[in-house]
Amino acid sequence: MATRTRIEIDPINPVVGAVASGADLSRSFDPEEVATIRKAVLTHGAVFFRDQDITQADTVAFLKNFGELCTDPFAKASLEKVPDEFTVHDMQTYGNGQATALWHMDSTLGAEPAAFLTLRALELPPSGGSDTCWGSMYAAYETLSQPVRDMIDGLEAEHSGYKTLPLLGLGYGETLQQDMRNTHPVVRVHPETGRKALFVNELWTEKIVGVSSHESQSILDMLWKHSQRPEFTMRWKWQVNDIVMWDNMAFQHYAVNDYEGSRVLQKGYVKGDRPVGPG
Ligand SMILES: O=C(O)CCC(=O)C(=O)O
Ligand SMILES: [Fe+2]
Repeated sequence: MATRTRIEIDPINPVVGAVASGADLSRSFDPEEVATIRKAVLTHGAVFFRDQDITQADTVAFLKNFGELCTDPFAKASLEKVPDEFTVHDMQTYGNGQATALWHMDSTLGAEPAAFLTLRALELPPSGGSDTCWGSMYAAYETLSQPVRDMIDGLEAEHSGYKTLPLLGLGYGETLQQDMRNTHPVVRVHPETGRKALFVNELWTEKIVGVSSHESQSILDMLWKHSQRPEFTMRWKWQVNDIVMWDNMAFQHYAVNDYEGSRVLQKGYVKGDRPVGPG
């Protein structure tokens, strides 16, 4: 019997990112391999696999190892069972540049934002550039002072598409699957690791609940500025057929909008839970 190559995980820096080698995403994984990948994603936040010349169906099968599939809440997909072509779909990214060049977690305007996401590079721009960055919201939370952590542990924030959907060229009413204004804890207790992560982002978070608009904006500006420090982040230079899987519950990302021309990424989604705070 042929022995399989062991999956090796090499961290990119101490708080975010790892490169996985020895994994071929076109074949099925045994439970031990799935556990290795899941643990790596939970630990390092974003795990990159190179040279994955795979089909959309391969990505769908890979994602199903990690949970039920879903799609973006503002995609024109059915609220019922989401077909595979919506859950893993090709995405021209050039037109999204204004929205995704802000640090964010995906779909936090929804009640149950995606738990895990994948992106695979299908086509990269001839101009070069177009890197994507990831940042640890565990590291961001854990480096705040104790008095600030104590204050934000009890806060909630409203997330909506009011500023984002226009940046994506989408109207509010016609594209959303359901009413998309949701309140989430400012600090999320990760459902699997139990660690606390900062859970506000510059793309979707509208305001802190129960404080004045001036206080809300000041608190959010402070948290965003802090969470975006380079020490909590990494930057990935794409090659065609790189695929990343990341933990959207405790890591944010940012698409560097420095390119021109066509760039196509294939995106996939694993459904998440309703975020829970420390209280
Ligand atoms: O274009 C990228 O690199 C990432 C885009 C993004 O943020 C997203 O699709 O959610
Ligand atoms: Fe995103």
